[in-house]
Amino acid sequence: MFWEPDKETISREELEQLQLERLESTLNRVYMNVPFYRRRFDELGINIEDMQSLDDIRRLPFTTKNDLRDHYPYGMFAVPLREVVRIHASSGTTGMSTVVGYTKNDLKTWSNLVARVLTAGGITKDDVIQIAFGYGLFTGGFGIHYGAEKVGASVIPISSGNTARQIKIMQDFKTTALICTPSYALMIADTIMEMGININSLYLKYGLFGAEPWSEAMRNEIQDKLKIVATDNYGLSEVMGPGVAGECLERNGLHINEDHFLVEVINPETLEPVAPGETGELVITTLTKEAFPVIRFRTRDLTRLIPSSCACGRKFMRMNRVMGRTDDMLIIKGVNVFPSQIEHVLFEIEGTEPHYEIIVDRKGALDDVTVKVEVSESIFFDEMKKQNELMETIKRRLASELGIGVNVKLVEKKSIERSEGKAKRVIDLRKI
Ligand code: DLL
Repeated sequence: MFWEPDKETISREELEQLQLERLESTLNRVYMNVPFYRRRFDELGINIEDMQSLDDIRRLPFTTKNDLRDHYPYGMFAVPLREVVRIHASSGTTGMSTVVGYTKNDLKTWSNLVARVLTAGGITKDDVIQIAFGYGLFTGGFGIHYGAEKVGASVIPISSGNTARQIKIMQDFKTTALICTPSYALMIADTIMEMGININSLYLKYGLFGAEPWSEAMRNEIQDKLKIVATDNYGLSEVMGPGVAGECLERNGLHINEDHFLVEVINPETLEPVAPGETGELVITTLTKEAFPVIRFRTRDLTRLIPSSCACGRKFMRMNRVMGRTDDMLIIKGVNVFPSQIEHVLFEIEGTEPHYEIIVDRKGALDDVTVKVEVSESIFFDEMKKQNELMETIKRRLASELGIGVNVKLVEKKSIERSEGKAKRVIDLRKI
């Protein structure tokens, strides 16, 4: 099922022509209306009239989160506030938040792109969708909401939190699709089990999850527990919110809405493009945004492009699931480690629960890492010998996956805080 079949199956040649035209008009827009970009382009002697091909984009400077923060709140807007009809902001966990705006047209585009992602994930007008993303400055709730209404589904704007109520609504309103973060989906699934509700008595068919990294093992766990088909979708507020990319039912990479976003993958150190299909940092240029266009925005998200074609028939390039952010990467004894790699190992070991926390501390000059993992009740109260065996197994598997040794601590079920939004997996004591 496609939302816009003609657009989603456009040929590469036509797409590139469209991207180039849209890039030119975006560059004109930012040059005319955003002093930051005009100054930058002038300093570098860039004449935007000279853009002959999509590759010429490499001559343009990158835009970083810091550039956006420096222009808090409205300095990067390309239209007067009078034309802005919606304002959102990123959570700003790592400093000042970034404020983003949308014109009426931007909202139309946004809901349309979210409708594509939802349709690719199996949603139709016959679905009853429970949106358990936070509604507010976060783009998740409202972003998905208008796309779901556009598809014509019945939308339950429940927002996140109050898990027992989520489940009651799910039962009473006959919810067929759940939309939230993967960690919240897992918490809902566990609560359903604890309440003794038979999952087959629910009506759930699909789950569309995003806004944080999750592993294939976690997908399997959620699919099994909720008896649904779960797809991954990606976006970020600086670029739009949800709707940038989403998986189809093949569940093998996320189709990027390339007619609206031009993507590059770069080596975050050299800033040069990586070889096709290699992992690097995703860089995005918006092609149609009016209020808040971004040029070569460094997302900090690590992924790789999948150049082969997809069985679903969509022609848009896929990206692999985002493995993590460059700023979440831990460097342990000189080795780069992502929380998602640790998650992958933990999910595969019998006796562990899918809840974990990674605590990073510094001992002398070295980073010291402890993985806290919940274990099932029977093991926790079991004899020491069994506990030790499990701990050794986890240590061994982590060492072989990561290439370095970490400490492991088994903790009782439910002792790690649950998340109703984006899970916080890493506790960094080094900064305190
Ligand atoms: O999380 C937008 C969103 C809402 C996407 C709902 C999907 C669904 P921000 O709060 O600005 O926006 O956070 C963006 O979250 O740069 C990634 O690091 C991470 N992220 C988002 N989606 C995924 C995903 C929204 N599917 C930041 N997999 C991004 C991994 C993701 N990480």
